Amino acid sequence: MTSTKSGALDAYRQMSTIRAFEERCLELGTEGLVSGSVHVCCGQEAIPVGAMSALGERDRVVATYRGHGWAIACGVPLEPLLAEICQRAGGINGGRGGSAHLAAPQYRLFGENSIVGAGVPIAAGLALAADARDEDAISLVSIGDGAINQGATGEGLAFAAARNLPLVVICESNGWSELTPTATMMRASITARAAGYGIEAHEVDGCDPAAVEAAVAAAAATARQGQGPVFLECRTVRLLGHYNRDIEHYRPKQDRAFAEEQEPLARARASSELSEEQLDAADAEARAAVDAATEAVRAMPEPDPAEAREHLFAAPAPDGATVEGEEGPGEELTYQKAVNSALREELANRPELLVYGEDVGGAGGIFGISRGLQEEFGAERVADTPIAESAILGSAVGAAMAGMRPVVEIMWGDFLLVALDQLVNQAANVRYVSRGELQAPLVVRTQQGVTPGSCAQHSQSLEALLAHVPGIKVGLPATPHDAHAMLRAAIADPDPCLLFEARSLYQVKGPVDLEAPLEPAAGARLRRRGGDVSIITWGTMVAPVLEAADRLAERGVAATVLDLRWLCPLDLDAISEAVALSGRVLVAHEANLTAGFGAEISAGIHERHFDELDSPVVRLGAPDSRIPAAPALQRALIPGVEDILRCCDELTGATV
Ligand SMILES: Cc1ncc(C[n+]2csc(CCOP(=O)(O)OP(=O)(O)O)c2C)c(N)n1
Ligand SMILES: [Mg+2]
Repeated sequence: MTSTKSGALDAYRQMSTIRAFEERCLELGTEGLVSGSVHVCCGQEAIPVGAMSALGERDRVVATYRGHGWAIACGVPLEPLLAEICQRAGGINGGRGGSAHLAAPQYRLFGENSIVGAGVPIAAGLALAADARDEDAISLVSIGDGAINQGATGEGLAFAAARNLPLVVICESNGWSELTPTATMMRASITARAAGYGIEAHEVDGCDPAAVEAAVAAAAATARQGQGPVFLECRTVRLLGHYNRDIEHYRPKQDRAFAEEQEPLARARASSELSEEQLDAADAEARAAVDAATEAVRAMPEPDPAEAREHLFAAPAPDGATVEGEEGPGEELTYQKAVNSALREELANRPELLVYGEDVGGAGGIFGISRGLQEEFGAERVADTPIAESAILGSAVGAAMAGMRPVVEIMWGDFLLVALDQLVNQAANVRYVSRGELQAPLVVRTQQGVTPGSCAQHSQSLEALLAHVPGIKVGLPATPHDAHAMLRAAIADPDPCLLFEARSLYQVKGPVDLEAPLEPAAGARLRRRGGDVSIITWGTMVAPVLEAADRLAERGVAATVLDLRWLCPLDLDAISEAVALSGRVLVAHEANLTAGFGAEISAGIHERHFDELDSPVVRLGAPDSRIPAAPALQRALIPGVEDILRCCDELTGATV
């Protein structure tokens, strides 16, 4: 307890250690031992020290990017911590995270975040996991005052408030939003804004570790009782610049003077609670510990470049994952029912599975995908959310990191765009930058594509955008059977998976083998073999391609049809086989052509199979246009059977 004398001395010792550590980071930055920027927390030490003395062993922390102090207060040893900041092999994350992405879950630290505000939804997800398992654990997230203006912060608070999650949000209110005074960017007070979510919000003296400890202890108790979240604005000071090379030309002298007076070490010296000797001895002890860590780090090698590609995924894609032939036999189900059935099976078999999204719970989803599931499995496991895509995706990252399997629905693929950060900067990075200390096995289901009358913001085909991002698996089930099998595969996979379903296929029926063995989240389906032309496709274009193949067969032209199913991982063996079968390749997709995934397939074939080609690869996709609502205009843009036939004729030299 920091409120007792021995507690106060211990708190001072920890704060002094953080200060000495931060000053050393700055020196090592000047020396060149740290590459890039470092953001130190000098002046803010009382917040992590006070907060962590109020938390228990099972609680979890997500820190601001200015988070070295949080790592130290969580108990991460100085040597591997400093090594990480110096990007050395012996760093806690092998030099992959560096100063801004420290992660040490064994010490309760579930990562810093250098996207301001992004940690709030993630911490809400950690709290969701704790709540789902009745763990009696809370999660705590620290953000800056500038992060209050971020959408992710608001969405995370709304999400946590809607579910009464055991979350404590700490705002390290140092008055600065990078180089701009925060007060000039806000009209309402920070606590008033937080209180607007209907949650407890308090101002705390953030330069006094005992005050912080008391506030966090009370907040944690509220959160543990299921009355969370609680927001604490810890008023503090930024003693130094925003980052190590900040010359602070914008900062008034009196602001610096105020910070020097208020910072917690100066405050401890100004008070008579601890003697000068005690404080000096604590400072000396702190410096000695930091010196010892520094010597060890200086002797450490840089990470081995041979390991630079490791830890993107849990394991490489398995060999031999290609599936052969059309599906069947099986139960005749619509695509929609097939997804529903996979969710039901997985909810029944995996207690760690959570299904949530907008309208997903009570109403069963706007497309009826989750109908009946809440009745069967309860509102804790099949849940509605606020209309807050960053919170949906970010909480899935947090819940997955804490051992749950979230399957979240983003109602329309186009809505991924308002929350891409949580997929691209967060989910995709978790395993790699932590060097496998953390993982985020979540599944995002969404649907995309054009249907008659669908408007410009509800029609795009976005698979290439996401398949471009290393660290996320991307699949597009084209049939009811694959909608079932690929969803089960994604749920079993240890990495983030994104499934683009197709709204236009939801009512399409087909055989679903409900007893099929679990597949890996990989593997194309070689639907037809034919020696005259090979069509590589996926998603909504599979059906028209098969129809075109039938029409070609009537004319004596034998077509290979390869349905890629997964764009990441890409089934290169299946592509090789498709090329070898005919030497004439068409790649067809609904998305527009420029930088579409067809460009990737075509380039790869030219690079790897140039000698096997009889003619250059042909690509078919929508022209580079926006999507109109009028069906007549849509038909003019979206490729169909006739376009596929025309391309095949071009390739085979046929005249029609
Ligand atoms: C989403 C996002 N926008 C902008 C930035 C650039 N940036 C890095 S730190 C920072 C200031 C954040 O201010 P605050 O949240 O108050 O944290 P502090 O630096 O004061 O600790 C900004 C704008 C970022 N990292 N992320
Ligand atoms: Mg700030």
